[in-house]
Amino acid sequence: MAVQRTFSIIKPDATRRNLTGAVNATIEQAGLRIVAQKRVLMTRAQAETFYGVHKERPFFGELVDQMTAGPVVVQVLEAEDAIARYRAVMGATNPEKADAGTIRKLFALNMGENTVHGSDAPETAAIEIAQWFSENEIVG
Ligand code: 3AN
Repeated sequence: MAVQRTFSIIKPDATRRNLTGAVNATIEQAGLRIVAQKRVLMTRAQAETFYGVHKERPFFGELVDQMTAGPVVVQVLEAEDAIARYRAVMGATNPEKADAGTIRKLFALNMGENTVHGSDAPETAAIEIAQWFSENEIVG
């Protein structure tokens, strides 16, 4: 498997509880390299664009509220098989169903405030990375 990039967000529930470093430590222990990172306050328009695939879902408004409630840390992670590797260390969307040792089991509060986002496929990773980073901001 070739080296791959994925897009990550450390969500407002985590920045509010000062968990950026703890989440990053878990990411790095899983063998993922943080090759770009910045802390931003998402606008509603940015959050609506980012989660556009979910706009018909009943939780969409709540999701946008939560993603704009405080700062997030947007990141590009690099590793062999980075997308699957990061989703494994993130754990299940519902933290009650997440495996021991995963970020969501360790830190998430509920389905919405679940600490991290990670891309689910190479195509979405490329779109998500391009929404937040230019190529010269990513240094592997
Ligand atoms: P994942 O982030 O695990 O890939 P998705 O893509 O199904 O999960 O959902 C995107 C985000 O929408 C989740 N991270 C979570 O914040 C929120 N979400 C998903 N399902 C629910 C739900 N049933 N209730 C509230 N929020 C949800």
